Amino acid sequence: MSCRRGLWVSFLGPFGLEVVAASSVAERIEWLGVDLQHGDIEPGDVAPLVRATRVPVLVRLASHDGAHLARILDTGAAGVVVPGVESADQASHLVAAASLPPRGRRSTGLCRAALAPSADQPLLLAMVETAAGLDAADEIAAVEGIDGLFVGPYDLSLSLGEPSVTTDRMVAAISRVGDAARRHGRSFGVFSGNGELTTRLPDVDLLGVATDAAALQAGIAALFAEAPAVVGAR
Ligand code: 3PY
Ligand code: MG
Repeated sequence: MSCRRGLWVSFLGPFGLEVVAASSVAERIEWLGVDLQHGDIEPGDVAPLVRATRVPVLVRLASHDGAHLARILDTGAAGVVVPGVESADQASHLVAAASLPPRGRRSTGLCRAALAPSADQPLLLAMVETAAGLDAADEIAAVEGIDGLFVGPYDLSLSLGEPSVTTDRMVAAISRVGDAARRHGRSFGVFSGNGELTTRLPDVDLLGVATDAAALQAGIAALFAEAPAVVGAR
């Protein structure tokens, strides 16, 4: 898979996604990461966001709860990104929650995903973002049904006691996760949000380029930096 660039969404609603889709660089945004762990989006907001966009939506869950995971897959999202996975046991529990029998115990029922069934199975991506997760990256990737590893460098840097996401030790740790994913034929993703980190990353399949909040702040900062302080003063 070539690198696909994504926008991390923490507060935009359906109209906000339409505004994004009308931007001059819309074709560069190849997936959306809708964040239920942090930010202002609630589980009930997910289906309207999935409806409002043409690009695949990966939803970052709030927890490992199986019922929460299954409800989000019911929206027809392209996949889920599960925070803080630290062992093969946790990964197996997630696979069971995400898969219909016989592999798992996900139930079927009337839901948006059932109305428009897709040929593609939803993706299950395990986030590696702690020292324990880093040590277990290989065993997590080995679990059948885990489609990829996705690094959260900000939590990982806290867990490793690193002062920033761009230190040599961080780049080495992220590469280690990528190697584990590749060894087991899984996808590899990283949320970056940092230009310097992006240039130092190994090959990734999914790159979280920026958040909606950072994009809004950057846009406002750029536009207001150019605006004259006093307009039309007499
Ligand atoms: C992290 O960097 O910890 C993240 O969860 C990014 O979304
Ligand atoms: Mg995190």
